Amino acid sequence: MTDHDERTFVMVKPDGVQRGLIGDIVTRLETKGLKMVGGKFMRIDEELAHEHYAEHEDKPFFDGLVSFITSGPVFAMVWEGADATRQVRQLMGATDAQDAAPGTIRGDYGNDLGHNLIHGSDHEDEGANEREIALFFDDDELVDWDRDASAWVYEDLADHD
Ligand code: IDP
Ligand code: MG
Repeated sequence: MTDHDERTFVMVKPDGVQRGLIGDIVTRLETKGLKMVGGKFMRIDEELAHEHYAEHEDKPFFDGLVSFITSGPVFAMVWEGADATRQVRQLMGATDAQDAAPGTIRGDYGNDLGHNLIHGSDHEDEGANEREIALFFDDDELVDWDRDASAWVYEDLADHD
């Protein structure tokens, strides 16, 4: 039986919010069959930005990254589904939107390395999804619910023989 309850952290970055792309980005994840279990429209402060991007602290682009991510509101989310972390990364596309394949979120909407619209937990960094979820959400902000469509997304949940 496939595990359908992997959770991952996703965020529409300030450029995506300013460009009115929250809805389109949410739609991409919903139509893939993933299930939203948390969402928060918020402004990231300096301290949270430093924690969230701690792995990039020593990179030359770090200060610019912090100033970008705190420059306007973001839409932070938690999504659930089979292989959710890697599935979201595939939908996002390559980090540099100029290299991201058409059909991906960054490939279709972006044209820049820094302004690349969406963050998703790194599936190659063990536990990054859980760490990032805990950084942005309290347990009681996450909603357990059954998505009826899941039975039509995952064959092993179906009623038919
Ligand atoms: P990811 O968002 O695809 O996981 P990371 O390597 O984790 O990519 O980098 C985090 C974010 O930092 C990227 O999404 C991008 O906005 C920004 N970034 C990464 N590399 C550079 C760079 O070389 N110059 C400027 N910004 C960068
Ligand atoms: Mg990353």
